[in-house]
Amino acid sequence: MQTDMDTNDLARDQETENREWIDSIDYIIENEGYERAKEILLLLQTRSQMKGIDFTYQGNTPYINTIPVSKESPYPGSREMERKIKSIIRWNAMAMVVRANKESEGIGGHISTYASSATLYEVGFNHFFRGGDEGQLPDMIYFQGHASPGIYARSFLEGRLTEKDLENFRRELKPGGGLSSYPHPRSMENYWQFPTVSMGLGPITAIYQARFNRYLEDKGLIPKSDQKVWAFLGDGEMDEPESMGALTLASREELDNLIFVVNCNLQRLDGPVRGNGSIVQELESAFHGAGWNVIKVMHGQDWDPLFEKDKDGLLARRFGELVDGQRQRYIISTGDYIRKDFFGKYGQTLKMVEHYSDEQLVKLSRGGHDPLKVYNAYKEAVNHRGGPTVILTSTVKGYGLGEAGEGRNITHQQKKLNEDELKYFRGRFGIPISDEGIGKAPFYKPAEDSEEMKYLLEKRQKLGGFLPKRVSEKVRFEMPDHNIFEEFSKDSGDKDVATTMVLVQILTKLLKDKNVGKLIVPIVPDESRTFGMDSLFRQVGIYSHKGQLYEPVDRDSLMYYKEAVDGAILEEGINEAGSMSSFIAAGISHSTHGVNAIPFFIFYSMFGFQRVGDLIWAAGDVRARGFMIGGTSGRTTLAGEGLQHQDGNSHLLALTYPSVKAYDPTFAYEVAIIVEEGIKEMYLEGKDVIYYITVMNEKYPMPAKPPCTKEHILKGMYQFRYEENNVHNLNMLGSGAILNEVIKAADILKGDYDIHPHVWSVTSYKNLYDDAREVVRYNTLNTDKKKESHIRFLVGDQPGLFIAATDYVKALPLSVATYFPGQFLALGTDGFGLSETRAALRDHFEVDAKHIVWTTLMRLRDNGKIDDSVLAAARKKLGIRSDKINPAAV
Ligand SMILES: Cc1ncc(C[n+]2csc(CCOP(=O)(O)OP(=O)(O)O)c2C)c(N)n1
Ligand SMILES: [Mg+2]
Repeated sequence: MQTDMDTNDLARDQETENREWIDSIDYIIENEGYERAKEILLLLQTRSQMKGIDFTYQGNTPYINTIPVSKESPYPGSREMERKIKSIIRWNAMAMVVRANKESEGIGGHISTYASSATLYEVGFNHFFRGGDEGQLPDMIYFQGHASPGIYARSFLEGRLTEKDLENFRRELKPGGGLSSYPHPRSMENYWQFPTVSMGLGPITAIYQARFNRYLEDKGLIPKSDQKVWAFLGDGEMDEPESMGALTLASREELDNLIFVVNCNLQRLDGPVRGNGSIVQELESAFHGAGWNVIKVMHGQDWDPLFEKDKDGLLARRFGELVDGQRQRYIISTGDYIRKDFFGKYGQTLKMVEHYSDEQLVKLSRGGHDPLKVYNAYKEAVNHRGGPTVILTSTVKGYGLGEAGEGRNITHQQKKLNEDELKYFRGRFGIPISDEGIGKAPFYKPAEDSEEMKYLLEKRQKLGGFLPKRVSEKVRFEMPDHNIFEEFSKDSGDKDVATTMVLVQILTKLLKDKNVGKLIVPIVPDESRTFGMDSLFRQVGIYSHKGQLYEPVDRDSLMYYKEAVDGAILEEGINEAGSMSSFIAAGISHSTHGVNAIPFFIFYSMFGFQRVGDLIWAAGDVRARGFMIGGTSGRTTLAGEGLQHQDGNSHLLALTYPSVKAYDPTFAYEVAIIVEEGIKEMYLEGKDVIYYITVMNEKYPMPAKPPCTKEHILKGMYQFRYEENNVHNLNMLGSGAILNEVIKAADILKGDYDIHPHVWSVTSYKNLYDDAREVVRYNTLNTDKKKESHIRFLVGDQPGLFIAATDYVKALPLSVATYFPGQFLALGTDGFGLSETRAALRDHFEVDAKHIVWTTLMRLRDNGKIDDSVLAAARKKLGIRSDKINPAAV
């Protein structure tokens, strides 16, 4: 039986043994350097693994700072001065939110996010973020959305925003303008560069932005530079799949121009991010596994002497044992509790703090609040080569709020501070405001000639000017050769052509055009072959920073898979979110780099608005330009693929996106006119809109352009066929591939029933809707002046019968029904798709020619224009069943 004596002896032996090992490694580090020590450790690891010790990849390092004290550089600025400035910014950021909510209850805003990240930003502003005024390319900074009050507060000190601006936080409609809640380039086009507030979109778009910067460099469109992309992120935000979904792209592409700073305050909105775990350790191993350089900034300088004494590693072990819920608990705990609960677990750790007062224990700081630690992490990150860096910083949410919210679960939503709480905040940060009027949370700005102001401005001047800043200047542009588009005015003879082929032909020619060739950026999520774009692989190459390190299997073929440093295609793999992020990066390059890159993002239309709708919304906010090409579109036009693929939704979804122009063309000349106009509107005229064009894989002969005006095609509707004899004022509207069914139906009506409808091609319900909606609004607000909608311009005021057929849901044409004079009827594809042939699908969804004819006849009968007998005969002839399956039924 083992006695206490034996156990103690064993423990002592082990302790001695531990010491010996530690002393040995210390000796090697001190006398032979870090590299040698690493070599030996790796040798031991290999040896142990060979002997059977399990070295399964853990990806974690101890819960201590990655950068040891011995490797730190001294702080390059005045800590005291920077603390004063930061404190004032903290105060004004808090005051903005408190005041906004005093004036307008419920207007919102966030105090605690910036409170936890103030040091992270201030070290950046004072020592790292380059503004670009001195000819350098400016750094690109993704500010955490909810930290915006702090960024505004700094701009206020810098003299870029006025007191009025701050007062009008979240009141953008106030006279003189206000400040948007979060970073919205759409609202503040000369200020915010990147919209970040939809959690997860900041990280993924930042990664692709960093990659796109490389793409521009490799194509020689911008000079090679040391421009960095910084993304400031919340630890809660990292749970969004988009946040982590593209990490390996960044390491694969060796993006050492990318730095993530994750503010690990351990809390999100409701409470702890990982109460029972450790978000820092979890992120560390995920980022390590993805090949990132990980720098942990866990503890402030005041921990250094304690770790110095931690020869047995027990302090580090104690940190490693904790779960985040308990870490958070210490923020609101007394020194006595911390001593007992944290340090008290081991005799050695308790002994370390025996001469520390309780107050000192409470004050022991987290790394993200220590400028020296943050500075050193940033310094290492900007100098790191060969891959991206993530800095995981430990902070306190609501830092400085005290009882009002420091580390409390409610802190994210805290918007109101009472007088005592304001006084506490003032005292804690030494803000020179008197008791009088403090309850109103006045803003504070030091005198222009004060040392603080001079320091602050000097730092920014040295770093090349203020940030955030968005450039909205027009970039010179020359249109591509008009012949590229003009040739599609001719008919295709007896050749059947799909609109996808037309689009790809245009794209291929644009890529060779002398004016725009270099600017075209085709983006594909592994669908090039689907869309017949594989010939482009060879012609323009697939972009790869590394070129092509292998001989492709199809090297001997004409269309081989060619990767090249100056390749044009961004082949994103099966990744619509990543592709959309690339689209955004390319779509804003007119503003970010003064380069009119023209993205063509080509995807399965079902996996666009439906799948990555929020990124498209962000593309609108960020003022991106470019072409989104929804391929294989149309619920009944994409045969065979079935329920998940067949898109009858995207045009309806597009209706809600303000800056998207959506087109559903049928014919080659329509596609060509729309693309040319898109280039003109977005790049020559510099309008921040996106062109969404659906193209199909159904082949049919392309007619020559009828003598309609180009303007009508662009406005969304034009007369495709006029009939002199149209006694019923019957109008058939068709779009996409279904226009062909409509034309067939019109032919049947004419041939079999002596009914002569006009036929209209509706190229864009969205344009019709936007125009008519605005006209009605205008006419409602204005008493005398009246406008006419495009619809009314075309069809006049005489009541008629309008039958619209689409490959999308009926709600799409119905969105404009009310603007037509007379009766409007919609045929569309509501319901889940099915794996079937085109003909079967069109019958099933009742959008084929026979159903269009039948619907028309039925309505004419109801209107007393034709007899029951005609209808009865038609049912037989057309084969219309009344007991059909309802395609919309579930
Ligand atoms: C997609 C999305 N979902 C939810 C929200 C609402 N929301 C805003 S902030 C927040 C919590 C943020 O926590 P964290 O990322 O940890 O940031 P912290 O404020 O703690 O720095 C939530 C849920 C959002 N903005 N976006
Ligand atoms: Mg958080």
